[in-house]
Amino acid sequence: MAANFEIEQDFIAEQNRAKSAWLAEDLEYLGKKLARHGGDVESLIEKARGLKVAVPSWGVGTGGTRFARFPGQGEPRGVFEKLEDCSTINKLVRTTPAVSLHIPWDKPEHTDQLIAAAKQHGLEFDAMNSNTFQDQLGQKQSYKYGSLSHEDAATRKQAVEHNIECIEIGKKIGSKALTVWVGDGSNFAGQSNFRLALGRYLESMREIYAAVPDDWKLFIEHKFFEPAFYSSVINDWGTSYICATELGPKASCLVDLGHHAPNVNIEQIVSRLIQFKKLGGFHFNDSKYGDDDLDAGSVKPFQLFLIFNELVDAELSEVEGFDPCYMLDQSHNVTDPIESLVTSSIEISRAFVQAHMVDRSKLREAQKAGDAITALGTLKEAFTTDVSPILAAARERSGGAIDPVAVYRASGYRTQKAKERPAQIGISAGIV
Ligand SMILES: [Mn+2]
Repeated sequence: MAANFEIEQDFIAEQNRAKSAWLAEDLEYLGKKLARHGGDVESLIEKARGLKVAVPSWGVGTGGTRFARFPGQGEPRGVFEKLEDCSTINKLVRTTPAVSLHIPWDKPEHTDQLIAAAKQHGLEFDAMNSNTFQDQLGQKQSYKYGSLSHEDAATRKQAVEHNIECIEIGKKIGSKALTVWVGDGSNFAGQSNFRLALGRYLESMREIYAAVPDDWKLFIEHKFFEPAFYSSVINDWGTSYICATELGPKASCLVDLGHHAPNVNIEQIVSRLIQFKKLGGFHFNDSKYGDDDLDAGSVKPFQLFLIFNELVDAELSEVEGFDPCYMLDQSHNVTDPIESLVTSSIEISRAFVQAHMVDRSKLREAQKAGDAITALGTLKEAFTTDVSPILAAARERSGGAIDPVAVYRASGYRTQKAKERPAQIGISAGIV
């Protein structure tokens, strides 16, 4: 069998050559502009090269809504083809070297094959994700009325065992974290006893926690509604923080940008979690109404910047134990998932670099003086600077593409994959 189509490094280099003169010109101008205020374009390029964000295996398939799913051409049909697509994203942007797997969707028959495929593609495995929000074929107990917090002990046991299985698979493939998100909750007032349900959840999580290796992290992902529409067991960052604290040092909170009530100040939540050493990581995406799972930075880029402003502030202040994991978690309904993930990873880098451009001593002086206009102006100065040349240079120096979406389209990758991967009935892509 002929080898599967890949975007060759030579092709990327050839495409880059056509744009390198313009990039140099833009970079020179930006460098001069930043130097006026003591900024250094070279150190920002190096910062950008150092930032890594993981890609979710389920993100490379076309997503859907509860109404319909409109599959794209040449979608990955299993975990190995997902790795191919993740590798393509990383080749183009060079900031996404890790893939987050979801069990059982990506459950390997042989972990050795999975390890070999990842190695071949130059990928690593990020956090493992368990799934107790849907029933699998042949599953004994149903999760219709919950999983880790279920009234029935046998159902809770099954959910605990599934999470431990995820840890066991993760250990074999080099993962270092488990993310637990449960859909547990209620749809009617009175349906659930809040206190007892959370107690059962904690009891189950303690068993999972005991199986988490000492050099691993256990992430608790909260979400305020959906699939439960009246109450969710792990509904907000407060509940997440309390549970992470109850469990112990290996447990921390995961912030999915779409899992908050509308208009909540997410950057302040991030700051609180940093301050109390429980910020585990992120699921980046964007949202207009709820858990929309839109592309990162596509609706509220200033919010993304403000979140990174907190993260960079913590980094520069050398906050003890600050080491959050970054991941994208999106659903792509109308775009080519590879293009969306490429674009989103760039938006993460953009917010990160812009946050590094904030004049922090000026900001601090403005805060002390009660000068709100200068404080906001200091943030806006960084946020309104177009750092695209820095991001493009960072990609090029790491072997990626100056213009990743253009290179991807010119390569004909999707058309090739459509030939290699004839459509299959019944593929689904989920989202958490
Ligand atoms: Mn998520």
